Amino acid sequence: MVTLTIDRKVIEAAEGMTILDAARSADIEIPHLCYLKDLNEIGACRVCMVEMDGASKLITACNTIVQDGMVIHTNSPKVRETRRTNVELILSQHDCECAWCVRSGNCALQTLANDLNINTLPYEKQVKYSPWNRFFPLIRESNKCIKCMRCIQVCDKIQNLQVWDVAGTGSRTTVNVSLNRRIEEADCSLCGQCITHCPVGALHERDDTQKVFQALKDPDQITVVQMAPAVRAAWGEELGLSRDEATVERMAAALRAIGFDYVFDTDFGADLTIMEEGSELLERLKKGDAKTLPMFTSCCPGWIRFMKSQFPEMVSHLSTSKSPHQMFGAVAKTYFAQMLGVDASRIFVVSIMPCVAKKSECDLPTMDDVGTGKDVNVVLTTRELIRMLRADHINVHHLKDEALDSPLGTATGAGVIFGATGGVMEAALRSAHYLALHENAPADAFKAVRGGKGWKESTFQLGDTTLRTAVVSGLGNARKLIEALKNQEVSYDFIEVMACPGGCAGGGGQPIHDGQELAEVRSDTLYDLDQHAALRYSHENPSILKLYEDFFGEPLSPLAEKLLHTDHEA
Ligand code: HC0
Ligand code: SF4
Repeated sequence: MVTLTIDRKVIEAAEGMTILDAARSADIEIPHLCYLKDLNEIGACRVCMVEMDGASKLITACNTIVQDGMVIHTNSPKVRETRRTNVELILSQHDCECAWCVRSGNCALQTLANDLNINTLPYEKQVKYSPWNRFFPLIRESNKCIKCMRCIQVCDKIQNLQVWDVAGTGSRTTVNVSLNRRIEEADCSLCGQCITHCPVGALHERDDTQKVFQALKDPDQITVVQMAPAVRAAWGEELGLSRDEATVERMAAALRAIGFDYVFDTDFGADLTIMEEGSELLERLKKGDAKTLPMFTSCCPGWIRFMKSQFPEMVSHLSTSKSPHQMFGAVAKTYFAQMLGVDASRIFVVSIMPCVAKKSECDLPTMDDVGTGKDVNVVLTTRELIRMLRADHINVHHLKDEALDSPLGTATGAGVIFGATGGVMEAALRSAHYLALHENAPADAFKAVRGGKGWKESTFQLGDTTLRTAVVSGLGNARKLIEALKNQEVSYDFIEVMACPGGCAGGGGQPIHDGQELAEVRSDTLYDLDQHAALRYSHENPSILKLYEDFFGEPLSPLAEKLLHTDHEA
């Protein structure tokens, strides 16, 4: 331990700690902007400057290690003046158009400028605009970038994709797509992690809310909305609802208040995915073809984009099962349209997802198996849902819980846990056990696959078959796993990959809490819902059983292959 003084407080701090963390441990908050623990500790913004007795110049608190006897002042006149100047200089390169910025009210720079009581700028504005494809699902506003480098770091260190880099020199230094590429050429997975790690509004998803408002007012359209597993664990965060208040049933009431005709659940699609993917796994294991084993899950479009661009030779290992929300779209426009007795073209499917990549997934030409143009019409992120609720002035605090619609709103706990890393694997194992042995294992028998560790291995026995599984989240971990597989350092039968650290709970479309990672807390909510669910096995979902009885026949039937599977190489 070392002893130091910060703002006249004597503090004991662990060796190796930064001044910023030591101060925080004593409830002294040092303002900062670019800093992200373990990810971006480069002191680029110079906002966390502090004064140290005996030093000739100010030092950065985020990356200076504590030493015995240090005396630090976090609010001396010199610190205050320098911090203010540094923030003013940052503001002079930022467009400051808060009124129509998606991050207004949730922007670290706006908060800092307000806290420092900055109301005029003594510097000439030097805002740089560069063109961007506004149809791409990920949008960069160069005029808002403050060059904090967080996007570069998260993409390099966590996702290992190097989409972003520093460009230009001197006063023209900026951040842009690396290697002078356009974003469409950069092999971006669209995981959206750069968005959730951006402290300002320089990165955001394409806003598709107007397309949905348009459909809602069209009397010829029957609007069907589905919500992803992980959305239910996060939608209340920006609306002032506690975790207990932000129920899925209250979200159903909110979606009806917006005007949707039918409120359904992607968890239904997740249960359906398990039936198809579990059956597919058993078939592949029976065949034992090295071209398709180990089998990788295919529900995360960020991961699919990564696999296609980084390891195209491995694409045959992906499960052909579509992601749950795309299965849902195809079922809504066939089975459900038939139930209503309407033409598929009248069904408008909206998916509320914690995900940016799903905006591109629903646009793939292969995701039009019903022939209406798109099986899922629009994907909105959790953040866009919140924007729609705000635009309609819906006070969610006054809403009462409402049941979801039937039959595509009926789901099991196995479907709910899809939203956490390891959840798809656990749900699949619950049903693979039943499909292989015609009896259930206890629902928690496979919980060893849970947990936020980036790469987790487990082995299970399904009768005579030993199943070696791995679960990874974060694309850097996925790359390491594939390289280890290729070098024959590891060997598995079934692998779940989610692009976002912690899975969809930590998805790139979720509400943003600057500097905080909430994937684990949200996952706990999902596991809790599963624990208390009346049904916990996908193969026991009565609506899924009826769907097979009345429509598909059985998993992997020709109709199921047509509507529920895809060719990733097409
Ligand atoms: Fe996910 Fe999904 S669990 S990818 O993470 O499989 O987005 O939540 O909706 O489709 O169900 C995201 C979350 C989903 C899908 C499901 C899967
Ligand atoms: Fe989207 Fe989930 Fe994949 Fe992230 S982990 S890219 S949120 S599907």
